[in-house]
Amino acid sequence: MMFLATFLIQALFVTAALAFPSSRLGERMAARRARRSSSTHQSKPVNLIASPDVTNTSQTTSSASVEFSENWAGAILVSANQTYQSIEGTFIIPNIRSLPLQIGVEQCVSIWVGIDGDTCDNAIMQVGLDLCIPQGIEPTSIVGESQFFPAASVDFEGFSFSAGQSVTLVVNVIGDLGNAGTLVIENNSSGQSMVREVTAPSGPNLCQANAEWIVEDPETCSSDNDCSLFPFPDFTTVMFTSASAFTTSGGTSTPATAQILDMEQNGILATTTVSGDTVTIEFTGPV
Ligand SMILES: *[C@@H]1O[C@H](CO)[C@@H](O)[C@H](O)[C@H]1NC(C)=O
Ligand SMILES: *[C@@H]1O[C@H](CO)[C@@H](O)[C@H](O)[C@H]1NC(C)=O
Ligand SMILES: *[C@@H]1O[C@H](CO)[C@@H](O)[C@H](O)[C@H]1NC(C)=O
Ligand SMILES: CC(=O)N[C@H]1CO[C@H](CO)[C@@H](O)[C@@H]1O
Repeated sequence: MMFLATFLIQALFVTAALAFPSSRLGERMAARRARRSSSTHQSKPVNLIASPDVTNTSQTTSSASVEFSENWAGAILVSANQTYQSIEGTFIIPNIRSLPLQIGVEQCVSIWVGIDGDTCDNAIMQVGLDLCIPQGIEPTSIVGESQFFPAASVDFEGFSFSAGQSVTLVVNVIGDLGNAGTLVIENNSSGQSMVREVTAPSGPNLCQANAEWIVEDPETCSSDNDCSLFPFPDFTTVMFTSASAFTTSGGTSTPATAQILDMEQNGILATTTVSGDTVTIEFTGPV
């Protein structure tokens, strides 16, 4: 209901936006490209919250073992070092909406799969999509990106995704040093893949102790390296299907045994449920 109402309000503003002279639209798009090329959409390790500010408990996952984070929601497999070799998952790109309607305020959500960033928080290798509403109203920009934290994230240039499309994400560690990998975004409609080989930035290698399916509130950093989380938008439910992680010893794990993580941030909640090889992450508040 909330979602529909927001959409209707937004539709009015979209109409208004389209009435702007096209040069204004051009300026906005140019500004967005400039911001993106300075790589200011970053994933970072999970930031856990000991005492979440949850007033409506029916909005949270009904599991005693759920953990809360300010920036991640999803499912994380946690094991010893050198356990995970690769991870994959397929999802349908959701719609996002400004919440509340904040014209001129960029809002972003990242959807990705990756290795490390939880119990091993000195490195993360991940691939996924950044969904942003650069001006707080449509158009939404949906861009493929990858990151080997602590290095900056890098966009896949020249591909534009749309809500409703199915994509498959794959992260595969190459070798046994935890310092290289292959990252894939497969367009499930066309069968085409974007593939990127990455190596660790100078700094720690992967531990290969975590494998995760995540919806993240990414961080933006100014040129003087002052960083903060983006305002977080409402999103239609993200469901990772065919979610599997493969171990260095040749085994397969599903999220069924994963640690569940809900996001809590100034009363905004995203909650996670897991069933078999499916991870479902839902925006649950405020309502
Ligand atoms: C608590 O959350 C549930 C699920 O989103 C909702 O149906 C219910 O109305 C909420 N209750 C209050 C008091 O906000
Ligand atoms: C994915 O494939 C569909 C169907 O061929 C195409 O319309 C769409 O533009 C593709 N998306 C990307 C990001 O390449
Ligand atoms: C896992 O690997 C990291 C990085 O190599 C290391 O700092 C950490 O001590 C290891 N943890 C265990 C439990 O061996
Ligand atoms: C055409 C294509 O890429 N299809 C893939 C879509 O996603 C499923 C996983 O759910 C893959 O098994 C298909 O190969």
